[in-house]
Amino acid sequence: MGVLGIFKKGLTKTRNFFSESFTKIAAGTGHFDDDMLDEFEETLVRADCGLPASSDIIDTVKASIRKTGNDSREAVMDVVRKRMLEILGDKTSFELEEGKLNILLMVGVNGTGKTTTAGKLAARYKKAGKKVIMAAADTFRAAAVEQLKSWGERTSTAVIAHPEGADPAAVVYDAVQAAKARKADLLIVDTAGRLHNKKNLMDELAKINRVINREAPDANIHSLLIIDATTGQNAVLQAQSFAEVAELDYIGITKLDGSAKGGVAIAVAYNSKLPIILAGLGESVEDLVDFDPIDFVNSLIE
Ligand SMILES: Nc1nc2c(ncn2[C@@H]2O[C@H](COP(=O)(O)OP(=O)(O)O)[C@@H](O)[C@H]2O)c(=O)[nH]1
Ligand SMILES: [Mg+2]
Repeated sequence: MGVLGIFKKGLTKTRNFFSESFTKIAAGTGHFDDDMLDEFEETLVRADCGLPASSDIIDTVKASIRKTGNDSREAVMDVVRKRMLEILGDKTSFELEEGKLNILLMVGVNGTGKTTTAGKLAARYKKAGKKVIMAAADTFRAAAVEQLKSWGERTSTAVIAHPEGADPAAVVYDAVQAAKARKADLLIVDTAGRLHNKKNLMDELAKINRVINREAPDANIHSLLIIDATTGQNAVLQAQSFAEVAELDYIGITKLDGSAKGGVAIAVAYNSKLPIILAGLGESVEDLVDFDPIDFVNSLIE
């Protein structure tokens, strides 16, 4: 199965929700009136596209109908598809810079899939022949360190870890030294996501960043916020909160497979203006694909 196939399979629940709802609207006449557009907006909200993005999409449809007089299903769907693509932006990906240490900082609330995505990414870059190291900077729970180590074993990736309760910045310090000594291409830093204590989290991430900037000033450094699609609008709030405590470059959305809330990608892109670069579509190592806005929209609206 190609990437598009995997993507479509992962988004089955969301697509079914969309198409069941969409086909009911304007099915009889093939044209949209104001009531149907309201219903359409409600469907977008129920698929977790968020109220601001959903209103924006429907306002765009209304403006287009006013301008062209075309309220056919086909024309409306076309406008919806185009507006969604504008909201999601161009396809973006995290590219390794050759001959440099690349560092990817995984951030996000506990349980969203940071460690799993770190493991999947390690596998991806190992497969591409890159030297990868992972840092277990979620020292808050012993299980978190063990989980990353187990991904390290599964993907034959070195994991730098300290005992539970250690200073995460000290782990990162050791990991950067190891990455430099071994001339690694990529260092993936797994962090803890205690968002309920914003001050602590901010301090912790700031300290990690200071260590990275001091010890690897020439590195290509990016941060990746992981959000869990099944949490719907909560994911939007998480993105907002993390943007307040850390500089974010990219977003990865996990668990798109298990949820009918795939529309959350639209909501998060609309609110955060950050590019979504990865989609998690399952728990196994191969269940990670690059997020392609065109594939995504085509998977939702057939
Ligand atoms: N179905 C599904 N489960 C996932 C995905 N990504 C992570 N998980 C599961 O979500 C749970 C939490 O993931 P974990 O990586 O430990 O989250 P962390 O606390 O952010 O590090 C684990 O049971 C993972 O197997 C995904 O894309 N799809
Ligand atoms: Mg974790």
